[in-house]
Amino acid sequence: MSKKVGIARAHTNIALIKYWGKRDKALFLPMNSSLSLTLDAFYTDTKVIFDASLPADTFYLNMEKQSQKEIEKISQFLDLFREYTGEKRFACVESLNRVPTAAGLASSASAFAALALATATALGLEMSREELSTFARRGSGSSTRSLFGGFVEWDMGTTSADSMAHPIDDASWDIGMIILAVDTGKKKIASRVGMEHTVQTSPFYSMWVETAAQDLQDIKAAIAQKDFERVGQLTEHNGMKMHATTLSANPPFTYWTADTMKAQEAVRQVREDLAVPAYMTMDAGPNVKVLCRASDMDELVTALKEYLPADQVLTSLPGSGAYVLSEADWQESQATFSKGVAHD
Ligand code: 2P0
Repeated sequence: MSKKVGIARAHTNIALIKYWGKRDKALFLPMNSSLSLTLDAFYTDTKVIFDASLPADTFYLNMEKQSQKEIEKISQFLDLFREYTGEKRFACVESLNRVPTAAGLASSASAFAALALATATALGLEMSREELSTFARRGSGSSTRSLFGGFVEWDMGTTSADSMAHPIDDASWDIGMIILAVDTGKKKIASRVGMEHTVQTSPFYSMWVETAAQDLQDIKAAIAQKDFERVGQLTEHNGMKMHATTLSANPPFTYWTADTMKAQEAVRQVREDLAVPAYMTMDAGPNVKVLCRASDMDELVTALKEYLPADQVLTSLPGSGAYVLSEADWQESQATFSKGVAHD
C-alpha cells in the first residue's frame, strides 16, 4: 500500500492552572503541572497522508499551502513518529482551523493534538491517549491537554516518558466559558519566547512554580467536590499570578492591552451587578476568558454586551477529547469551511 491516511479532530483548551515555563526546551518538559478545560466550540480537523510518491512533506492550513518554515515544524514533529515506527514516507498534512476568526483562539493546542492523533491513526499506532500526549507535547506543550475532554491535567512528570496528560473530570456539571475576544491580531510576543524570558529574568518566577503546585492540588480537590466557586477563585488567582511574572520580568512586558483591562472591568462589574459567580483568566494574548456556570451564561452574555461589542462575546461549553474522523466527516468539514462557516 503506497498511502496511509489518518484524520482527527481536537478541541482547543483553556488552562485554569497555567503552563508557564519549560525546564527542558528540546523535550518540552514544563516547570509546573497544569490543568485546563477543553472547549467544544473551537477545534482543528487534520488529515495526514503518508504517500510513497511524495518527494517531501507538505502542509496546507485552511486550504492554503504554508511556508517552508511552517512545513519544517510539521516535518520535525512527523519525524518523531517516523523514528518511532520506522516509517520512511513523506506526508501531506491538511488542517482546518475551525475557530471563528474573531475568537483569536487559533491555538497550537488543538493543532498538535489533532496532528498527533491523525498521524498515529495513519500509522496504525496502538497506544493510550496518555502516551500519545507525550508525542503531542513535542509539538506544543498545551496540546497534551487537548487529547482529552473536560478538565484535564498535564502532569509535569520526571522524564519525557511520563510528562503526560490525563483526564480529571468530564466537566458535565453546569460549566461554561465566555470568550471576550477584544483583539484578534497576531500576538506580539510568542508564548514560547515570553515564558522563556520570564523564567530567566523574573524574581517572582520561583514563587510562581511553588504556588502553582499548591493551586493545582487545591483545584483538583475543588473539582472533586464540584465546588464551582472555589474552582473559579483558584483559576482567577492563578492566571493573575502568571501575568505578574511577565510584569516582573526584565525588561518587563505584558500580553494585556487597554481593551483587556476594559473587559476585565466589565467582568467585575457584571458579576457584582448580577451577583453571579464568574471568574476571568488570560493567556499569552489580550483576550479574556470567563469561567462561569453554563446556566448563567445567557444572563452574563447579555450583561457583558452592554460593555463590549456583541461580536466580541463568544461562548462555549466543555468539549470532548480528540477523536478520529471518517473520510465523509472530512469532506463535510471541508465543505462547511469553504462556505465560510467557521464553526458549527
Ligand atoms: C497554557 N499557555 O497553559 C499556557 C498559559 C499560554 C499561557 O500553553 O512552547 O503554545 O508550544 O509548549 O503550549 C501556550 O504555550 O507553548 C500556553 P509551547 P504553548 O495554556
